Amino acid sequence: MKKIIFILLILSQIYPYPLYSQSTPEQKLITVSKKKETVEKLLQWNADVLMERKGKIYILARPKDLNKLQSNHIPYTMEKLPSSTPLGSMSSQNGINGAYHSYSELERDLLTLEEKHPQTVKVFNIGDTLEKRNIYALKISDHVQMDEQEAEVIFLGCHHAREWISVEVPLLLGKHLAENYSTDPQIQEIVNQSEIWIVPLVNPDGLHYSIYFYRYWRKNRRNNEDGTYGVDLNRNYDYKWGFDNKGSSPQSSSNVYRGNSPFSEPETQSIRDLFSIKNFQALISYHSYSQIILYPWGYTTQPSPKDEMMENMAAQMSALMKPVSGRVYRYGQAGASLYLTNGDTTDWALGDHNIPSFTIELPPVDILHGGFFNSEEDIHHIFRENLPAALYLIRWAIQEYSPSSLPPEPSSRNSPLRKERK
Ligand code: 0X9
Ligand code: ZN
Repeated sequence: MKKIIFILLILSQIYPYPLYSQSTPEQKLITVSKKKETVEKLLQWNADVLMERKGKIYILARPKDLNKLQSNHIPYTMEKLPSSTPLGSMSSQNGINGAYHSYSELERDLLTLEEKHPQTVKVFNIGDTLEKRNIYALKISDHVQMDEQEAEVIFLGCHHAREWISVEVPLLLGKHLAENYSTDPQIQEIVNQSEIWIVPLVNPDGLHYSIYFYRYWRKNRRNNEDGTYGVDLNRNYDYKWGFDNKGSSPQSSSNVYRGNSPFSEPETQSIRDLFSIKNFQALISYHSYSQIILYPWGYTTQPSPKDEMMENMAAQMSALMKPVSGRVYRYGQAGASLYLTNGDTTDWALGDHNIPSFTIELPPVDILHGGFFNSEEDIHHIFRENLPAALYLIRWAIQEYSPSSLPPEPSSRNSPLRKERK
């Protein structure tokens, strides 16, 4: 029984779809009763299992799933979808993605921010995607044109295309730091003593596809040359890559396909290359949803050597976040709290670079509260409650920083960072 629950947990987290009316017309929300044989069959069919609740398994079923259930004599019940949809509240003047940023809207905002704050903001193109989009990094620091000996922290967003809120939080963090630098002494203090790097959109091709073609797209847009598309960027990093087939999949059609080799994808390569010329001391990678702060390891349930330290840091972040809007972010070791993953960003940051690294799964807490669909009005609240955690991490890095304890930073003359843009 435990095994079934574990499998369901894996499925419900890997294939989380919201229960609102964002299903395509031919997809139906159904439930089947929870039985070991049924679960095994669903796994074989690659069905989109949403979650398990009160002995029922919720599935977003395609016509072929219904046919298979019928031919296998598995009874199912049609469930009613809630009629209200958070997407319905998207403002029409901002396009189909409302207040959320598309690739070009993000590009525009980053360049505007740089133009307005040339002393503290610099935009870099750290790599090109398969569809020839730029992967942008925002550097925020005093004397931003210079490479100073300072603490360095990195914030990443949107490895997963459908997690739109994960672009907004790091982008708003960058804006907040830049726009308040001259008036807020506390911001000034941390920006003066650190280099803050923000890559708000690691997966531009995937986001484009999610906005214009298929809202639930998760992976990048790699043509796998077998009729399938996409590699899960959060399974493509080179630490315990492909450790087992539970934490990632060797099958190209899977939503957690790890790619044909570690760092096979330009998006993960660009993060790897940025790390090769910077001495980052801490990392946050934003995802959604679950409202939880996770730290490595993800590939095993065994604790890492920095487990206690990261637990403590996560606890502090969570405590700082709660008073902002009352929302509680749980925290815990990734592999033990959610499900196993291998080749993810944070395992690599800890395993290869030995730095504390966190996945923050932004709200909502579960699928019944909207899943990937946060209302536009909520963007700002979610950013506001995440701000103290981000500032905490920057302060932590400043306190820890001691140039002598770090390997020398490679000369920026050899830097692969490219300033030119298409
Ligand atoms: O599966 C992932 O890559 C992340 N969750 S998401 O729903 N945003 O796709 C979680 C990564 C954290 N690692 C583990 N839970 N092991
Ligand atoms: Zn994610």
